[in-house]
Amino acid sequence: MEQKHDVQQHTFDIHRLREISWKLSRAIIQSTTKAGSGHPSSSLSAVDVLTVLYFGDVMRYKPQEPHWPDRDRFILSKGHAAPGLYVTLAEAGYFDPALLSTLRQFGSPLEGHPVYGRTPGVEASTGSLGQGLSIGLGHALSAKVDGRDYRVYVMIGDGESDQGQIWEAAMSAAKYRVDNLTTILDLNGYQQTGPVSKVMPALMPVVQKWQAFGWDVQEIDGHDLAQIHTAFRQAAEVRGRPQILIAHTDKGKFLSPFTKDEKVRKHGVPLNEEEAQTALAELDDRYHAQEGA
Ligand SMILES: Cc1ncc(C[n+]2csc(CCOP(=O)(O)OP(=O)(O)O)c2C)c(N)n1
Ligand SMILES: [Mg+2]
Repeated sequence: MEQKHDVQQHTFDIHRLREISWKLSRAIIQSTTKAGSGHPSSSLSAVDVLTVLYFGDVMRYKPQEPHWPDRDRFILSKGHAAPGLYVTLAEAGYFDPALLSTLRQFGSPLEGHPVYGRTPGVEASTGSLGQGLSIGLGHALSAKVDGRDYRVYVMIGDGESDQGQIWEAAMSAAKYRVDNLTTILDLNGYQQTGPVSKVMPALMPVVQKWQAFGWDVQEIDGHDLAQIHTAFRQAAEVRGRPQILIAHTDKGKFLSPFTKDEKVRKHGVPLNEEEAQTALAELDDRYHAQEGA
């Protein structure tokens, strides 16, 4: 028998989104510090895009029915940002937020990298970089074959873009004119072993590269909630071409423990207790200043 659950309804409310982003950013720091491992900075660079996707009237989903066939799909191809995905899914209602404190513990459904079938709302097992865009393309093509109107969103990293499979998927998506696929490139300028400009300088010019691959390209500030929202809206209007949002972000969301000098050393390193307190206080101050409270 068909289950009846409501589609998640969100209107675009900038104050609510700021509050959610603040809450999710806090939870990323808290859960990784508690776990003593994980990738807080990679999660923080993604958190504002995730906030708008799930709570800004962009994605259509039913948390009570994670396999609803008409749901929009989100695939976190840069799977090491799993803490960012988990805090988002918990806030969306896929599972109890109390689980966040079990991140990376033996037996917890919240593993270091997302595992399909293990955590409600996770659409693909990722973490081996480079694969998520191909998986997303498969979903997008399935929608066409099945005559369904769902959209597919995939987030990739700039370091992840070293992987050849990203560009195979890019070519194929353009070939098949897959217009229900929107990719977000989290362009934070850093990867595991150094700045992207040193490790793989040929990623630039990245806008022209994706244009040359036949994609609709928008360049945005990946921490500006209103801009992210407008960009997703525009992407959904594009016909006959996949779309990519090149999102300029900061790996660590401008929090002082993730200074430029620390960006590489702190890849995949949680904040210690003291640093976490500093980061949380900064997030609180920033939120209250923004909202004039
Ligand atoms: C195939 C593969 N190679 C190497 C790694 C190890 N690794 C994990 S994160 C990472 C850097 C990714 O950088 P980026 O995509 O820029 O993500 P960011 O952390 O900056 O968001 C690397 C190389 C991996 N997970 N998979
Ligand atoms: Mg990066």
